[in-house]
Amino acid sequence: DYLALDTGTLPERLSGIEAVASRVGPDPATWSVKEVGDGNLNLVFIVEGPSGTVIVKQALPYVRLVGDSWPLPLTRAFFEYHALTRQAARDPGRVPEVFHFDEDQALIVMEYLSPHAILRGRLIAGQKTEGLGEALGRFCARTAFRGSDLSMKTPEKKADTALFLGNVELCDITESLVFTDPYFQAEMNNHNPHLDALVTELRGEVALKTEAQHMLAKFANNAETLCHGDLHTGSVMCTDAETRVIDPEFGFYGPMGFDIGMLIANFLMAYLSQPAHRGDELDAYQEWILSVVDETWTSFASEFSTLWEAERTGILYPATLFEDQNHSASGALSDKLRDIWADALGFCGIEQHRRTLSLAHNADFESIEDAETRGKLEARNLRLGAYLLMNRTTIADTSELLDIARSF
Ligand code: SR1
Ligand code: MG
Repeated sequence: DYLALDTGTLPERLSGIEAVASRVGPDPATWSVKEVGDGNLNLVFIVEGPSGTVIVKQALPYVRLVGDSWPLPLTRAFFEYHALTRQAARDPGRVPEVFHFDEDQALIVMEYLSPHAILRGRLIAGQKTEGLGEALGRFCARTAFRGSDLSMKTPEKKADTALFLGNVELCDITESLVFTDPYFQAEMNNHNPHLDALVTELRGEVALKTEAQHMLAKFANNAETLCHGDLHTGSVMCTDAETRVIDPEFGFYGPMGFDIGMLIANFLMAYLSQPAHRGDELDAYQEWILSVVDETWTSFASEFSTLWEAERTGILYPATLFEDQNHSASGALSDKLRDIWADALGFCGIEQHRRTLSLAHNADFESIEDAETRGKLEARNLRLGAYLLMNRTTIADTSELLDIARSF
């Protein structure tokens, strides 16, 4: 029965659905519908009526960025729906409220966020959001902790891990486009010709490719927690004072450092691309972006530590083994945070590479028209990514990370 919607067919499809009618208005003839999707995969509609506005997101049976030569299952809407409901429970208020889900139509009706805008565009435009890093760090900590064996009961965790194992094709995209393609001449790759020499150099580094494979092994083999799976700055919407997280269709059980590493990479790319976007306020705005990186990790570590003390009800590091016998679990906590930090830096370096070398680039760099200027900034990004991937276990903290970023 699946039918890809357009602005003409959408009102009929959603007509009579109480969850939509109560928010937009009962008469579909009074709705105005706009298709606004600019992502790589889906259709996104804004539906506005006399009573209010909702977002309708529908999966296409193929990758929108490439076309129908690359089929992609509609089930990603199912995984996005289930990820959204879990994230809403684990960090209330941070993701859009879901009003209606139609599995056959691969369609989710959800809260319209307004006047929010995509964070990537806001960073390119030099806009700030108060509390950005704090909110994102807390989101990553809450979802990482509460979706893991530190918190969940065994039957629930095993069942949920099994459910999300079905998100095969989306994991496959990440395993190829993010972790593998940047490091060889893959068919769908593209890069700025000004980077040719550097790309040859990086692809010739066996040690670098080995570390990238170690990170891929962690991604594929560590079902620690339910990750968002695609937490870049295009998956965050903000106002000057509020931060929301969207778009978890890549949701999968993976390592705790994955989401926060991808996020840090996207902040570093925003930072590195700024010289092409800013005039006078360059230094101040770049420092603000770096302060967000610091805030994100600090907030993550602080919230994770709070949850460790207050909510450790799963099978890992149970109180009966530690506190009951006057043994502290604080050493285990710092070991865990150290491992997450090192993993995050490894994932960060790889995300920096894939956005410059693989299929899906980002507007931070792509919107820089002059290829030579862009190439210089992209080269810094590639070199910084390689440094972080190679040295992830010896970079002590955010202060050291930010100094390294400034030095590239
Ligand atoms: C073919 S999909 C390319 C990229 O778009 C998504 O947003 C993910 O980041 C994916 O890697
Ligand atoms: Mg997306």
